[in-house]
Amino acid sequence: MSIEIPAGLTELLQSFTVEVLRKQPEDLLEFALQYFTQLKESQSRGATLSHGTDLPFRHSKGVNFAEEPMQTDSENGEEDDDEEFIAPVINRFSRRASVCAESYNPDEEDDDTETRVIHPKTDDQRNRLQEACKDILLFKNVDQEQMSQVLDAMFEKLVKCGEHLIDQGDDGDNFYVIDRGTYDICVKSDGVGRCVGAYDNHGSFGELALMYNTPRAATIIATSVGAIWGLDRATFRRIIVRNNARKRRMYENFIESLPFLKSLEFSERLKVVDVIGTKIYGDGEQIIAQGDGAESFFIVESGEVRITMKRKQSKSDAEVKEAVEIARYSRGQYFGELALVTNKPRAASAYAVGNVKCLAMDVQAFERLLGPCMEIMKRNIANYEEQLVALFGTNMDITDPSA
Ligand code: 1OR
Ligand code: 1OR
Repeated sequence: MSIEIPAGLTELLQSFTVEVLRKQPEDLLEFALQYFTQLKESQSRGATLSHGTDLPFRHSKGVNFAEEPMQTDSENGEEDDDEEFIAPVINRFSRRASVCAESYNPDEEDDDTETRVIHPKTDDQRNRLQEACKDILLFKNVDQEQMSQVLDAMFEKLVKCGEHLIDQGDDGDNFYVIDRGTYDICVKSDGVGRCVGAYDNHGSFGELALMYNTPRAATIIATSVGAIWGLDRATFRRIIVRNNARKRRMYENFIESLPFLKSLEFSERLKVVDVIGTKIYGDGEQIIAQGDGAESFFIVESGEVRITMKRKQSKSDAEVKEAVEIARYSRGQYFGELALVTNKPRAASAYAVGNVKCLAMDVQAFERLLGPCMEIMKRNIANYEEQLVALFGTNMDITDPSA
């Protein structure tokens, strides 16, 4: 006999579980009561996203897997009396991303159309552009000659506060890399718009419509003055999309073999390959620093990664913290998920042991693509809690780096 799981049950419980992990409430039942009451109320209040007008939703200060906090986050001092909380209506755990799984074959594209685009730049512009692009994961596997073509083709665009840089549903013209400024990511689904994340002075957006020939999957709105670097569609497809085809050939089997991604469909695993970038570290190099803000998720491709955590040695010795090795990871294992799931600072540090190659994914791609893998990751997070008690003898908050 098979029992049918009602649509939405898994997502609802996952969202609730993440909120519990984030907030660590003392009275679980009371918390559940408040959470679901407020969720229900907020859903009935859901507002509609309108292009070019004032946004009816709350601007989030970061992105996380959890639904927006049901109470204002007083521990971070983030209360904002003017902003009404609207509970999420978009299901961020949905198996389907808003982009369809349209296949693409860049090799079929017409090679004769390879006209090189060059936007002349001042030294200052070139330096700023190089700085902005140095951590862009989509550029990581591009060779030097092609990267210099990309840099030549990029153009600067100054941005006004409130400007829509991309509107959901439009055709894709450019890919953008952020030079400076803050930007909200807004997604409309079933007529209801929500702010689902934000960029803070770095990162990139606008790759999906160009990679998969789909309409824009989100609206991007500047929340400050700023500047971005654009890369035209033709150059993006000629260099980045073609490079992605090579990346798929390189990483398809590896990604296929990872147990924690097994909940993803084949096409979704390919999309993971499309957005990852290879990062290389020398012996002893720091990959993650405990207490830092989190931007990426990592999978070890080769070498070994050491995870260490600093804890107070004793209550009377509050200032002295000792770094203790708590884990080691090798090929096929992942780390750096905890801060992305809990939306808190990094709980531990990570260092390369010998030469290390990692595949990195940015927080937006992590949220967009890895929802279906959350069950497995959350089970591991629960294990961290157990290990924490075993190692330090007390149930401390693993996400509090000052503990
Ligand atoms: P694009 O060309 O579709 C909008 O234009 C861009 O917003 C998109 O490329 C991405 O670069 C960026 N879902 C879809 N697009 C997103 C998302 C996103 N985040 C950033 N973009 N999600 C938010 C994850 C924090 C999933 C929402 C359900
Ligand atoms: P992050 O984003 O917080 C540090 O950045 C990463 O170290 C973290 O995600 C995990 O991926 C990884 N407690 C917390 N984080 C851990 C732990 C851990 N182990 C690995 N990480 N514990 C050790 C369990 C064996 C419990 C604390 C003793």
